[in-house]
Amino acid sequence: MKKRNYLLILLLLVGLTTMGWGQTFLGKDGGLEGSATIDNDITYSVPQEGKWTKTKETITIANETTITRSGENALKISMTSETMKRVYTPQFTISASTSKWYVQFYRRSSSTSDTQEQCWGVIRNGTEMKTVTYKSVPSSDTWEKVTYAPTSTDEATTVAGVILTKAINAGGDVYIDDFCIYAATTVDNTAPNAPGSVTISNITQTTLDLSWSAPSGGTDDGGYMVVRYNTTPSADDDPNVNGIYTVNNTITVSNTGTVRYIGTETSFTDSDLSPNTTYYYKVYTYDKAHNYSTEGESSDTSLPVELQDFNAIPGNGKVTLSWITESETENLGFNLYRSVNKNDEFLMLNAELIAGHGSTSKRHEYSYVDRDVVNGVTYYYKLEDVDYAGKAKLHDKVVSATPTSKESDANINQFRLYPCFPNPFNPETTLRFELTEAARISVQIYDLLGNRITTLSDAAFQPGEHNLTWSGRDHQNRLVGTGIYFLKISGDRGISRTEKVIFLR
Ligand SMILES: [Ca+2]
Ligand SMILES: [Ca+2]
Repeated sequence: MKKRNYLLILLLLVGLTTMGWGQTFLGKDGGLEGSATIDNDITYSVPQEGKWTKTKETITIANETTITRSGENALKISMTSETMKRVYTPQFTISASTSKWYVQFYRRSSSTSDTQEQCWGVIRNGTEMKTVTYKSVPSSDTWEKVTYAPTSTDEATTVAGVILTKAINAGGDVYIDDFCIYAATTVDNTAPNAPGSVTISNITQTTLDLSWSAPSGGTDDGGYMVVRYNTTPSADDDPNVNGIYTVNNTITVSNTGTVRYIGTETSFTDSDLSPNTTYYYKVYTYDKAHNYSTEGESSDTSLPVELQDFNAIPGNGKVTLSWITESETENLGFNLYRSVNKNDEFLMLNAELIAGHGSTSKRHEYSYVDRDVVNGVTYYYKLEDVDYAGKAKLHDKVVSATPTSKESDANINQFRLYPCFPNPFNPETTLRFELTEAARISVQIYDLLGNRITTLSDAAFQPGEHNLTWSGRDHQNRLVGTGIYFLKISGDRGISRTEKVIFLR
């Protein structure tokens, strides 16, 4: 139900967007990263859909994969003739009422003497609206940003960008990339705000979910872009200003990132991940002019692991550590620390991280056997969890155990458990146990799926016999359904038992 509401809201926003001022045209084809092709074989007198075209044979247009500004491709225009020629972007459709708009692109030449000079604009219904004078590329091997605001009251809806170019001296090559046309009354050099609270969830061996919230001020008729890194990205690892990308393009500044998502949704499932690998993500907002925000901040997950139980059970020449988690968030795994003095330094016990379950709302049980112990010595243990970002959290609880050759002494003699009676039961069943020493006893009740139903007891008990009664009600005093339930009994000095009961309604 929640999901449906969310989708409805999105549809409403999309509807508002297309009615609003902002429109962006050409899309990825303007960065040569879309489906459009480059047709150098035929000359055209008018722009064409789905391809970059030229008007005369004495000019060459080609796909360029070395000198590119953004993504993998750019357009290379080569000419030697001083006579003016035209290059058209793919033709696109606009609203009849569009009259104020901007042409924005980047050009580059390796020479300022043997090159081309150009003017540019749009062509609508056969009428060109273009810069008045030709302009040469001002410096070598540097991308120059150019913008132009044509004005048109023509109501024709088919339009294309146009570059008019002629040779300087012997002529040469000019490269074009990130060609964008957008409807606006003023040039847009203002990046939108960053998306909010970026979170990662549902991590599996090969997939994970990213989600974020829309920024204040919205996307300004753009969307969101997600970039993935295999190394920790630096602050300067960002997309080019006005860069036009497509999925799987790479962005290299200090580190190489891969574009994984471009669109208007506020969540994305990344796939094709390698197990046991750390990934880093940056999520940006971009606007109609492809201005990029700073990356969104990840929200802090302060409780990666909800620890329900942690026990040390003494044995003969060993101590078994066991713990239960109620939920885990981005949990890479656990470390155990040990000391022979509660107030001394605790040293890491395990050689390798004890693998966690990533992100899960299910209950999980873990155990680790410490065999590097001497009988009769008391050992103290602490548990730490480590999340996917490498952040470690040491849990407060300290447990202790004294291994002994008389294994049964430690566990059985101090604690005697009788089967629950009656079983099956309705309306109630009684758990009876005996203690030879005072102990804190916790009894948690779980259903078959591992959901915790209620806490029957978590208190200190004196030596002697005790009864605990469960009347088949959960922690909110609601009667549970017919089925199998588990009573997980744990306590001081390694007491750890589980009883199965059946409730019949
Ligand atoms: Ca490109
Ligand atoms: Ca803007």
